Amino acid sequence: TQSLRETLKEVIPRKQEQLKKLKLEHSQAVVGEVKVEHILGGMRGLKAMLWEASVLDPNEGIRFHGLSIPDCQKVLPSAPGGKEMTAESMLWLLMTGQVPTVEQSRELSRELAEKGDLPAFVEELLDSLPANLHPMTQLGIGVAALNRDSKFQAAYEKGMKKSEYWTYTLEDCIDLVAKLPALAARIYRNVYKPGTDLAPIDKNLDLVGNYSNLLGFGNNQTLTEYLRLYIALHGDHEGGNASAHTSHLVGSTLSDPYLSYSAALYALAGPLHGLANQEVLRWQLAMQEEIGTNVSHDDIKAYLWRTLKGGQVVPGYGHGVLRKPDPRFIALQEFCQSIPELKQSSIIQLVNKTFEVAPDVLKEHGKTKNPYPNVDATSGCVLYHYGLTEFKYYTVIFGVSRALGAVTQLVWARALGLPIERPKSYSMDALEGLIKN
Ligand code: AMX
Repeated sequence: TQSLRETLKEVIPRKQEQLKKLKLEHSQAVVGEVKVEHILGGMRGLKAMLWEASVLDPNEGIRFHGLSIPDCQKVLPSAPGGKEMTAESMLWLLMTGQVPTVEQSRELSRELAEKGDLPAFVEELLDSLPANLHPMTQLGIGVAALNRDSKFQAAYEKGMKKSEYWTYTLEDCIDLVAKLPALAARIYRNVYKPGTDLAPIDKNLDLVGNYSNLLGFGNNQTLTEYLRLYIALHGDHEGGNASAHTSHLVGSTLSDPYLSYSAALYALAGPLHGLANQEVLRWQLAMQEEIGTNVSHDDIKAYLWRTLKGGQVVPGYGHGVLRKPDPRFIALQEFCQSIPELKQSSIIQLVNKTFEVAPDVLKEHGKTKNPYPNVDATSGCVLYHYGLTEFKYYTVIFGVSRALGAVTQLVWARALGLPIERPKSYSMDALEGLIKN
């Protein structure tokens, strides 16, 4: 059976050829135009990046190498005894464009488990951080510190060939993904369960199985399966979103994967991006407290209007690209509906009811281009239901997941020899000058 490295060695030359051909034959082809609205509007919709693993359609949602979320749920291998796709199956698909066999996916699980322990100095560093430092800040610190052992950086210092960049990048990326559960779980333990023991990494478990175990939820199979689905689904969302783009930008300077992904985590930590899942739960719980559990659609409508009239955004709704309900939201909702206990949960019912009302309210409000829920509208509620109630921690789970797509592109960017990013900027005066001419 072919390993991930062997598969990539086969796939990469084909992609390198494709890039060569694109450059040679189509360098001057026009695929869009740059308007002032792009420059003033956060570059929304501007076609300006190469990103191999996934493409986001405004109506259909994300496709990973052409596979939709339901496709992935059908074909990607699950963990022993489970049904949901594993993080390593998704990582394999993102990296290679191929669906791994069960054996390939299990082998990758084993390699990740074998590499999962943290260096002692990183453990000590994390243990020295104050418990009131946001868990996302801690995660970024931990990931950056792992770069002491960067194989890419060490080889770069020795003077490796450009053609070898991707191989060392890949080794760092695998090491990084492998260590994320121990890193993220140690932060959880330090902040919320000080003094308790952390389970050792089980070499026979998949990445998320170990993560769940380390968090202290290993006995809860439903939550573990939910985490598998959640982490696979959040793995990649094409390249322009703030965290993926940050990792790509920093990586383009040949900073190693640890520094690149650490930077990405701080983009994910913003309330308009990854922090939204923490905000959603805070907002839904405040709604529950204010109007009770047995709420009517009219109650929710009034609450939504209070949020909007207070000048706030409705967290979990809207998107920079999507124009329909997020298929990741749908997949997580379907998971909830398939488990009787979750179906009965008051917080999950409230999320559902909000979904029945919010799009019309947001349409009437008339500002957002997308009045539908994104994945964060529901992602925290299952965690909350099963006792993972510390919602400041939720973005960390997103951070464990988003690494899958970010590291994939780092490998591809080095394999394809992509240059340092350096778009052109203008002052308003200079822009006015451009418009006049
Ligand atoms: N509630 C209220 N107003 C909203 C809104 C929402 N959920 N979503 C967008 N708007 C407003 C914007 O603030 C903007 O107002 P302005 O003209 O006064 O500045 C206007 O609608 C137009 O925005 P847009 O083009 O529809 O969205 P965008 O591409 O600028 O921003 C996003 C996208 C996600 C930041 C925005 O929809 C938002 O703030 N949503 C709530 C936060 C959230 O759920 N973030 C998670 C996104 C997914 C993720 O990264 N995890």
